[in-house]
Amino acid sequence: EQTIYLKDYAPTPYRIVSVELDFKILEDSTRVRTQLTIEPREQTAPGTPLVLDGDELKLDSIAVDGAPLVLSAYVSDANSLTLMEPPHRRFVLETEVTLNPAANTKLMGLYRSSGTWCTQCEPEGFRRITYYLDRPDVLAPFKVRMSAPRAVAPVLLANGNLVESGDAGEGMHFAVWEDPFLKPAYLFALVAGDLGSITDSFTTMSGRKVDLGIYCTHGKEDECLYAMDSLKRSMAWDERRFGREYDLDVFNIVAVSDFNFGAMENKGLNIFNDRLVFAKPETATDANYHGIERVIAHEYFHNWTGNRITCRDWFQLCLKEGLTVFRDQEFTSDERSRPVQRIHDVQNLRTSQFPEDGGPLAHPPRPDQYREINNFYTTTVYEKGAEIVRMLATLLGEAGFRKATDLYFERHDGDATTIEAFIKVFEDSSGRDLSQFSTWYLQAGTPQVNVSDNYDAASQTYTLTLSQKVEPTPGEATKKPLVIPVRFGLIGPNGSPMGWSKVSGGTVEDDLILLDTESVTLTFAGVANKPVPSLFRGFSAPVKVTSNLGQEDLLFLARHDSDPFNRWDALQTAATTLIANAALGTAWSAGEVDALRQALVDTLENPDLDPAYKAQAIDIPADTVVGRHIGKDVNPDAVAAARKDLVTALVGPVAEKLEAIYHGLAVSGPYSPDAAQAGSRSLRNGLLGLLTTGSDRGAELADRQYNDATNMTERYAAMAISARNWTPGAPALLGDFRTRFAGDPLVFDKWLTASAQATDDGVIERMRATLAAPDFPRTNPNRLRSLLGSFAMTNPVQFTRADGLGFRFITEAIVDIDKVNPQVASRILTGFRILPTLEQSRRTAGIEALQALKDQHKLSRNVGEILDRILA
Ligand code: B3K
Ligand code: ZN
Repeated sequence: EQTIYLKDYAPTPYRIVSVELDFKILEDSTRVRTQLTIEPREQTAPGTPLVLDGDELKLDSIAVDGAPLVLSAYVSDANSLTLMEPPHRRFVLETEVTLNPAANTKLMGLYRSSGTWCTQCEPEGFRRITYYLDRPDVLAPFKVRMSAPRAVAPVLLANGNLVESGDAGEGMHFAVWEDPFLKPAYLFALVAGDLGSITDSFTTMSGRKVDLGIYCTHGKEDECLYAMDSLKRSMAWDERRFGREYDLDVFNIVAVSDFNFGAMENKGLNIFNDRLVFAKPETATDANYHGIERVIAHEYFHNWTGNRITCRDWFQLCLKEGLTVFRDQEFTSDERSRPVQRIHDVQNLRTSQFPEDGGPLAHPPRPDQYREINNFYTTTVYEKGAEIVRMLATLLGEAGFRKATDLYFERHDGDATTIEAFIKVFEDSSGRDLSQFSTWYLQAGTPQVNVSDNYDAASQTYTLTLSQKVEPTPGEATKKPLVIPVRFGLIGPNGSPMGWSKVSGGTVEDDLILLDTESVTLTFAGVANKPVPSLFRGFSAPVKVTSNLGQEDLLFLARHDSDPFNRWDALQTAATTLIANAALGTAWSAGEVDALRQALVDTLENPDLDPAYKAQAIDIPADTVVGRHIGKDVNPDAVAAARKDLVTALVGPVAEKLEAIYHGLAVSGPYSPDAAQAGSRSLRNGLLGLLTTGSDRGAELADRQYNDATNMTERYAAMAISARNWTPGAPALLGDFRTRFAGDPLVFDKWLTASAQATDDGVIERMRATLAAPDFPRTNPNRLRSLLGSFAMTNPVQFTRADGLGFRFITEAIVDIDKVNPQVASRILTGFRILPTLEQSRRTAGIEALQALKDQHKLSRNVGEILDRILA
């Protein structure tokens, strides 16, 4: 298998001046005629071959400037079409290929989803539509003509503006779309189908009216309204926060049911996985609404960060993804609650990115090699990428950051550029040297920051030592120190902030310590009492922290820190430590549990905190988070038991009180997905979870909540909590849910997820039966991920069983899925990255399952690469 290296990057010898595509879509095949106007670059020597990418294409004809090419003039193989000696001037290359979209189960290129023709081209799907220089640094204007049978495809959409449409005879009609903006092929899109739609409009800051449309299966129009509302809010926000105005006269979104990812930012024609568009209270949860808002915003924001300014090559993926995730996080923070959103994002980082960064699949946010680029659309590129941008924002301050992004848009509009160029913009606009900072992009692994402190009462000095270390990651034995911004404060014995007269020994700017060497010791003079340090406020850097703070200090912070993130984090750390220690054999003391309980109850009863925040505060860390904290030789059964024991000990004496709070939180009146209502529901569901895991009152409450539910948020939580704890009522609730919502595929996903999280010993057998049912939609990514992805990622007790049953269930499923859709297969396989953290017997069982997969089957490049990296 061939590895692609960043160091080998070179521009193409030929430029594509313009692209004209003509799609003739018929029921059983699609013919694509492509006219590429091409010219050599100045430095290209005459006779240099032109190598175009192609994947699973069948070439019907080829001509240059209208003259068919003789056989000796070109070579085509499985992955390319080479013109041996193209003209050394501008010329038009015309090719014709025939596609079979219905047979395209990889869902890359042109495919059919429930009858609709649609495309997915990022990163390398366009080469499955026509021969092309399929790489992001080749930018061209596209004109697309499409024709299709009017009866099956009354709607014909592509990028840009509609310039012509009409009848094409014999039941066919046509449309011509033109995109005036230069774009790379990965942003190409086309949709043809029988779709319903909702329309609206948005007037931009310069007064231009933009027509907005969301297209969907007939009958689902009402379920697109929240997405439309989110889109309009996103457009307004990007003008306010980043000065970015939309640039075309139309913006369309299409919802499809078969989609490998969440959504795609094609210029002027976003295509979405329908789970991120459709919402109504009876079938979508508050979390679904939240996700829709976020992803609609994310794809819209790509219009500037991704489309107007794109990536030079796929190693630079983080350039558009990290920045765009940062932008969508900021959007949600402004639209909802900033602290709640920050906690949410950090929780996500800790449960998915930290495990990636600390395991066999670790890679830098800007990798320098890959076998299969689809394997690099990772949480490291996206979420760690966003954290890096956030650190830049922290270092530069709000005004400085806006100045930098303004310069970025001004300097690079229309470019396919790099991380280096991005950093340079921040350097030029701020005058700061960011060369050491850029190591964040180039080095893998989560830094571990160790903190120790000391107070000397006699001299009233406080010393704080911070040191950083990154464990080796695959291919990187030694690590460089990073620039780590530490937002901090000192808290006095009465809980109020403490000042100092002078600080020495390192760089401190206002409330920011810059840790940019292996270790720094700061001495604060004039400190009247022994303080408790509050470090990494707002999670100012994506690091793990170990410190000499004990349970008492943590609970002090949980009460007194003025930083809401750190108050939450202190409770999390306190709980994680107790569970981890117990799982390793060191029991907690009664006093420790009493103190933690009191802190939780005080948080719950604090009238100044909103319910959404309280819900996060009482959320006892998941098994996977505790397992990560332990780090090696983990026994998930012991972790699960310790967690249950802790929750039981915490809940016991206050079960009645918790239940009363639970009842008091019932939301009356019509459902609204807004942050306030959603917050109350999430707190209520959090309490239900505690009561179910930690007392005998929960199971029945859950049954009742399920039956009385007036919306999916309540009903789903009741079922999922019952399944996870495998309560006596769980089988009945799962059974009811399945029949109650039979026929709704997105609700079926919820059932699959809840089923996969059951911790009883029957779970694998039940999943096998589900998967083997003749009507299970085995080509749909959402269904497969809901069942298998949820199991491998969130059910460590059963997935990592020492008898290997869980591992084999997944590897056997992967063999079949890989033949249909390698991207989905390799994504599910990444669940095995947990192996190095497990105790010996489980690790061995996991490795055996992987080895059997490798030895006994011919696998895709996608799966092969992940497999080799985990086994390495
Ligand atoms: N840019 C797309 C991702 C496409 C992934 C292809 N494997 C969605 C997004 O990040 O917005
Ligand atoms: Zn994105």
